[in-house]
Amino acid sequence: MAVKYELIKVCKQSGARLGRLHTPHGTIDTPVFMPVGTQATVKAMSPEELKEMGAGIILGNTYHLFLRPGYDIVREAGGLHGFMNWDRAILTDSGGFQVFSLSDLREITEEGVSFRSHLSGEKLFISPEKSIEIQNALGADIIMAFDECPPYPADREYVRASTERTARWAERCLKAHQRPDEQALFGIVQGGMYQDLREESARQLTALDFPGYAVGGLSVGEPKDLMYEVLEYTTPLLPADKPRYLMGVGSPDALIEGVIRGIDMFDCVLPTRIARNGTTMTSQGRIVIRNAKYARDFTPLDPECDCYTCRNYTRAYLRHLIKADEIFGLRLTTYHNLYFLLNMMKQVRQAIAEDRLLDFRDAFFEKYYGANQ
Ligand code: PRF
Ligand code: ZN
Repeated sequence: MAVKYELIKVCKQSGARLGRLHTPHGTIDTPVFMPVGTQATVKAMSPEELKEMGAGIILGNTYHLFLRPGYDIVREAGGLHGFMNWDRAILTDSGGFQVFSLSDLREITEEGVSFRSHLSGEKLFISPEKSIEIQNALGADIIMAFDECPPYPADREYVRASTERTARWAERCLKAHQRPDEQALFGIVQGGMYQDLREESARQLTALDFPGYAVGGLSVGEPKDLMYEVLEYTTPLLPADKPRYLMGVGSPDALIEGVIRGIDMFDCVLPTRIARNGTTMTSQGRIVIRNAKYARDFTPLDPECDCYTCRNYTRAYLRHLIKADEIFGLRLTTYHNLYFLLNMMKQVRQAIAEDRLLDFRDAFFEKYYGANQ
């Protein structure tokens, strides 16, 4: 088996899980946040920088790499690892979600999804088999089943039919998978915001015995409390000896609340995306570094952070770089934001080890969100 999850302990205060994920490209302490590298690069960061900040696993996207440069080229380069010179673990998303959020004129049938490339306008088609063929060529340590993520809100009948189809697609993905000894294929539970459909989806997916499970279809515009409620009844339906991945979630509050509800893995473009327009996450909450009040602020971005950016540069300098559209500015804010979330997850793991994750959450939220919580 390509990936093995080792459950180390459960936090007595919160029920959160501390574990290790053993992959062909290293062991990852969980709960973990995975930086997103959509186009075979985590925007603005080199692999050396990602390693230095402690990233052990990053994400790639089937949809983008299928469109450009094409998976034959990535395969010829030695897979994603060789192509991008990253020797730690990689997870690729299946393309299902991205087809729906990015492409034009898509049409979904039992066979798969036809769509027009958002780059060239070319008419393309991805089926469960095609998604797995691409992901086998990309060669990530963890690959994802091809699913449909229903929008929010969506009526029950639509979500029911879509969830059933996602289960049939999951089975086709398993059959199509050519490299199960090198790549772990995770199933994705859907079901929208409907408890019985989530239960049915979890039942269908777990019966197929995937080496790991994702909870998809959340963080799609629903209120946060609703996401927490869905997680609360969904994660207990997943096997305790397999990793659980909450897709597309990356705000500090949702990471911690997700961990408390039994999630082990997360990914999100949030820290890297907001960094590029000058929004940073600090121990005291978000700081919009473009703001005029930082023009003469010669203190570090986050006085409690010991990342490269905070050890060497001031808020005034970062503000200047970002306002002047200098590339170095967004490299510095990106480095800090990723470091901040990776470091927060390290503290979360320490708190689980010491059975005090709820205390950690309360103290963290008080500082980060203050009265806005
Ligand atoms: N499915 C897949 N990728 C995803 C999602 C999903 O439901 C989400 C939902 N937040 C993010 N990325 N395949
Ligand atoms: Zn920093």
